[in-house]
Amino acid sequence: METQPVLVETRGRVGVITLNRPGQLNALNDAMMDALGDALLAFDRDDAIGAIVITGSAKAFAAGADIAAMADWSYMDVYQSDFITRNWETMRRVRKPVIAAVAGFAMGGGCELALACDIIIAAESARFALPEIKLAMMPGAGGTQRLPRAIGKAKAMDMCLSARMLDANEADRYGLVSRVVPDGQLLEQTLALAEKIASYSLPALMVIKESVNRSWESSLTEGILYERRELHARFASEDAHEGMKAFLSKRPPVFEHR
Ligand code: CO8
Repeated sequence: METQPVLVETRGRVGVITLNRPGQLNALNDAMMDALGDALLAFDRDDAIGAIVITGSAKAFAAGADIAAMADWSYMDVYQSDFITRNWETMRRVRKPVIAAVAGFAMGGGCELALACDIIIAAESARFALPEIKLAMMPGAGGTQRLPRAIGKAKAMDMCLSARMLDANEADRYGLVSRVVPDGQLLEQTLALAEKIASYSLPALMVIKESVNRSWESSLTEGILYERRELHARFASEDAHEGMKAFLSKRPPVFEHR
């Protein structure tokens, strides 16, 4: 029987996607990226889901793009198939919060996949690197763009040019990850976070995600203007009125995700 490249399950309002090529340390090939994209879009469309978790195994979140698949490709192969853009960029279409739960290796494309998520939670075993230079390749799934935005140019250059690997605590200090948790508690703690996030008003979560992402892509003036317009639009939200009234009535809010 053929193994599924990703496993999909639902935990309450959280969609969980597990990368599943253990024999290849979850090396990311087209079948896996297609399946990941399909799973992400299905959860994004599902009204019962408020947040999404992507995880791997205890040994590897993902050890990079699949080197065996890429080794014989020509320029025309990757240009015509629109390699990376065709399926990796699906991540950018997801409007709900996506959390990467990383244990073990997050290398090359695996590190880039984590960087494309909204929050990264690292187990103590997590290791982050962009080692493409060792192959005379380069980070090509957003790594040269997202890493410097996440940790600054000096440290990003160091990682990209020397293949330096960060452990979980370094990644935490540099701002690459938002929290480090003990090995063995990664999924439990990530799910607790995801469930908490998913309990909030979904449209509010989506506009906050969109607004924070804007800060990466615009000037401060444009970003503030965008944020202000989104804030004004919050007053059209039933949940926002419910949230404020519930606070004033000293009762828990009941969000209808509208
Ligand atoms: N691709 C294909 N197979 C892989 C990959 C990979 N990236 N990583 C590991 N594997 C396979 C190994 O070949 C091995 O298979 P087999 O058992 O059949 O020999 C199996 O997984 C287990 O790996 P190891 O025996 O090497 O396990 P170790 O614990 O000794 O080492 C490492 C773990 C350090 C993670 C090591 O496997 C390694 O260095 N892997 C490659 C890491 C790497 O270079 N990643 C970057 C890949 S290139 C990339 O991601 C970007 C390309 C250009 C841009 C495109 C955007 C994605």
